[in-house]
This record gives sequence, structure tokens and C-alpha cells, in this order.
Amino acid sequence: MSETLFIADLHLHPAQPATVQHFFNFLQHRAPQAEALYILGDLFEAWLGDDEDSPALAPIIKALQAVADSGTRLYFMHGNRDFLLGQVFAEHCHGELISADAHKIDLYGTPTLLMHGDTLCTRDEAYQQFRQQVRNPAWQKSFLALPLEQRRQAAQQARQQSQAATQQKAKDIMDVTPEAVDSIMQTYLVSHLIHGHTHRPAYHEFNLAGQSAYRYVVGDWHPQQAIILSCRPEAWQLETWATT
Ligand code: LP5
Ligand code: MN
Repeated sequence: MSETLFIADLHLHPAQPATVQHFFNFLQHRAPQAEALYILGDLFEAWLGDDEDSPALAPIIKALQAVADSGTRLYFMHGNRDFLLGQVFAEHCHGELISADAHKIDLYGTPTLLMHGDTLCTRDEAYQQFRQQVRNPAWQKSFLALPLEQRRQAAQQARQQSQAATQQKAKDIMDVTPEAVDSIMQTYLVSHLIHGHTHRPAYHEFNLAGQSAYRYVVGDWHPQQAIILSCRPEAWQLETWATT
């Protein structure tokens, strides 16, 4: 079928088996109908490197492989939790890693920009500083050289600090900055943008240099509910994927 699906912010973690199960249901019953599935970052709660050896990972890889093997092209983009996800993992799942922060595709004739969305939150200066550090290739090389257990502890600490920090931040600085949206869309010459990260699923229509522009935000995943985006040549629609 001519359909492309977009999801993001699943934050899969062994401590949340119901969300993992909800994702399996999606991979088994919804994704195979599509010709492509884009995971726009934060598939995992935290990714420590492609040598990650958690036993909880095997069934997730198997389920992703099954979707890819059914004929659905599978694409991964990085989020702020799983920016260390690499080509090795993507290929293991029979998918492809898109490592750019912004990636332009032709979606049934509509040039469309795909992003995780974190780079658009430019008013969140503390986060952007953290991001700059952890996206530095030299930092990543030395982090990945640490023993897995040490990386696990660092990630746990970072998660705790992040949770404490986000509770203190004003809600609006954790949303995208309209100027950042305009600027990236003008750079890539698109009128359509799809992203996640903000956990504010919505459809926005706005004016971009005198023309109509459209921003689709997919939601984060919960044990029985997720807001995903389905794009067909005739219609784009945010839809609720629910396990009943
Ligand atoms: O993730 P979330 O939704 O809570 O908040 C994000 C931003 N936070 C992050 C940090 C990640 O959650 C951390 C987990 C990454 C795991 C990766 C693997 C290993 C890396 C190890 C790194 C040392 O992305 C949050 C935004 C929010 O989205 C909304 O956009 O506000 O940004 C922050 O909270 C950043 C803080 O303001 C400042 C930095 C805190 C982290 C400091 C790390 C120190 C680690 C020490 C380890 C020895
Ligand atoms: Mn995110």
C-alpha cells in the first residue's frame, strides 16, 4: 500500500514492558501495511552503544527484522536519548540509519523535512550545551571506549539530572522556537516538516514567508496509546495507535 508511517519517542525500557508490548502490536499489526516506517528518534530510553547486551533487546530486534522482512523499509533517526545508535544496530534490524539531524525526503510528491526535533528547541540553552558536548565525535569515541557498566551508570546519572532539570524549566522553553522552525524549513526549501521530541502531538499550519507551511508533531508512547503519523498520497493523518 502507498503509505509511510512516522513514529518517535517510544523510550523503550525493560522496566516498561507494556509499552514494549504495545510497540510489538504495532510492528505486527500496523507497520507491515506500510511501505516505509520512519522512527524519528528516541526509540530507546537510553542507548549506550551498539555493543549494548541487554537480554530485553533480542525480541525488539527480532520484531523490527520481521517488519523489514515483510517489505516495509525501516529507517532510524537519532533522538536525544539514543544518539549513539549506530549503523551496526540499524543493519542488524534490516533497516537503515539516517545520521543527519535533518533529512529531506520526497513524500508522494511533497518535499518533506524529517527531524527528531530537539535542535529546534533553541531556547533550552542548558540542553543545547549538553547536546553539543555529547554530539562531539571525540567525546563519543572516548565514551564508547568505556566499559558498558560505566556507560550505564553515566546514562542513569544523566537521566536523573535531566529529570530534575526539566522539572525546573518553564514549559515553553521545551517547545520548538518558531524562528528555528522557519529557518530550517527555508534552508531546506520545504513547506512540510515532521518531527517528535516535544511530546506535544499536533498539526500546525502557519505562514512561512507568505506561503502556507505545515508541521506535524508525533507523540511519545504510553503503555496502550501512541499518536503516530500516517501519510498516504491522498491524505496525511495523525492517528492514535491503541492496544485494546
Ligand atoms: O530526555 P528528557 O526527556 O528527560 O529531556 C530532554 C533533555 N535531556 C536530555 C538528557 C538525556 O535524557 C540523558 C540520557 C541520555 C542517555 C544517552 C546515553 C549516554 C550518555 C551519557 C551522558 C553523560 O537529552 C532535556 C531537555 C528536554 O529533553 C526537553 O527538550 O530540556 O535537557 C536537559 O535536561 C539538559 C540539562 O538541562 C543539563 C544537562 C543534564 C545532564 C548532565 C549529564 C551529566 C552526566 C554525568 C555522568 C558522569
Ligand atoms: Mn527526544
